[in-house]
Amino acid sequence: MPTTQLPNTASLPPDFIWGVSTSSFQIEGATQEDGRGLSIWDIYCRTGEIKNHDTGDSACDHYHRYREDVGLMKALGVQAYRFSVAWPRVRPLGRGSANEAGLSFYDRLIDELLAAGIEPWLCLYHWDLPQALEERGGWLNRESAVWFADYASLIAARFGDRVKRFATFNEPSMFSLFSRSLGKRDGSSEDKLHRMIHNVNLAHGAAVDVLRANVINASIGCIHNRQPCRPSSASEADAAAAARLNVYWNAGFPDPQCRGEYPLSMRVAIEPHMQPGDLARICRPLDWFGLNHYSPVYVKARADSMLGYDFGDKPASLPLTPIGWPIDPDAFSRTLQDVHAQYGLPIYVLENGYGDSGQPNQTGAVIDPGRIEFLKAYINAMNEAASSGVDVRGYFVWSLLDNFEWDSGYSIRFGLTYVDYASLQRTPKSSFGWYAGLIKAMQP
Ligand code: GCO
Repeated sequence: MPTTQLPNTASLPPDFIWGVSTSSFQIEGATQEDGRGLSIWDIYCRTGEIKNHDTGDSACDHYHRYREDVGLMKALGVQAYRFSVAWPRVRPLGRGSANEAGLSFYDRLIDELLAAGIEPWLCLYHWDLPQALEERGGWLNRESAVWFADYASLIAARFGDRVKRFATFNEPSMFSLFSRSLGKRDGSSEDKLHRMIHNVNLAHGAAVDVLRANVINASIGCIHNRQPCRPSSASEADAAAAARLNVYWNAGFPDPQCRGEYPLSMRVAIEPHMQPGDLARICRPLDWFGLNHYSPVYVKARADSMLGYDFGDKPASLPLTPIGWPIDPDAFSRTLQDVHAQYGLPIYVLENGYGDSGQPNQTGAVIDPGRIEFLKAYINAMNEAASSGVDVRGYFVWSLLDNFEWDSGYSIRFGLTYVDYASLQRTPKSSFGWYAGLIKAMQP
């Protein structure tokens, strides 16, 4: 590969980790197989709300094709793979008895990864809460911290001999905000949002303690989506809405988890849910900060919404990905610098990627120059941040495979590998070969 096509990586540390990421609900399928319980996303998909009425029932069928998928990772040359465990697959009701068939699937996956020389990075929660727990109040129930700690204990006991890298949550601000805050303003839903935020933070701290106590040499973090929230106009109202969202999107979880305090503007609303000692329960020693970043977010005021915001117009000058997300590598570099300055932890970029709907050409090849240019620009920006002193130690592309993109179903593709959802055939895209070439060039 001509070196002109490679990004500048000169400032990245020699032991920098190159990886890929996925999540359980988005790739596994087999939602009703081998004793798996229902998750809230299975129930949500049944409402028909997902684009094209898509569901996670088959997804990429990773549950059966995991060996092939580890083979793809080996072909990429990645040193690490970030995945999540489906809580209802290993504990169908969220509490109580474990499901041996579910646990043994992850045994097989982890053993396949280790045999391929790929380090497993295990995320405990990537949004697929057992429905049985939702029916007991879910994250609105303060007992959720106990449920989550018990789940972490099951995972630590079963996999802690082979897995050392653990994330408690993927993007707590996303699943809290978007399940609660775009609804209409009413006191009860604001109270629910803050109760959920606090309970998820308590669950994070409880799981960190369990993992630390039960896994020798555990390396633990939480994965935060962090994207600057910018006003869509010069109006004071938009500026205030963007500032308010910025607190909830980017600080409401890492601040208490890493610094032992909530942002000032959240404290009054969180107070009713606080019990003595809670901040100490939440702020437990962490080994790294997991960062997911795609683009800045543009915000406008909306008086009737819960936090008084909505998404607004982006600057006409900003280049966009095919799915309309701004391409702004400078924002990524600045985000890395902000995280480094504010939390002082080693940073692993655990999601960054490019969404499109690219299809194979007449020869069956999937040529995706837009994704290559995006990844090159963002890796250059990451290198720039590293040259300014940011302690960034890894970069994991979202995603290994095209997969279930939540409300968008299968209409949006983030994979380095194209998935034909009818045949489930995997086809590495041209970005796959580009990323493999970069990783190869980085080897000492
Ligand atoms: C998220 C999740 C991923 C997404 C990815 C692209 O941020 O929604 O972590 O599951 O698929 O970020 O949107």
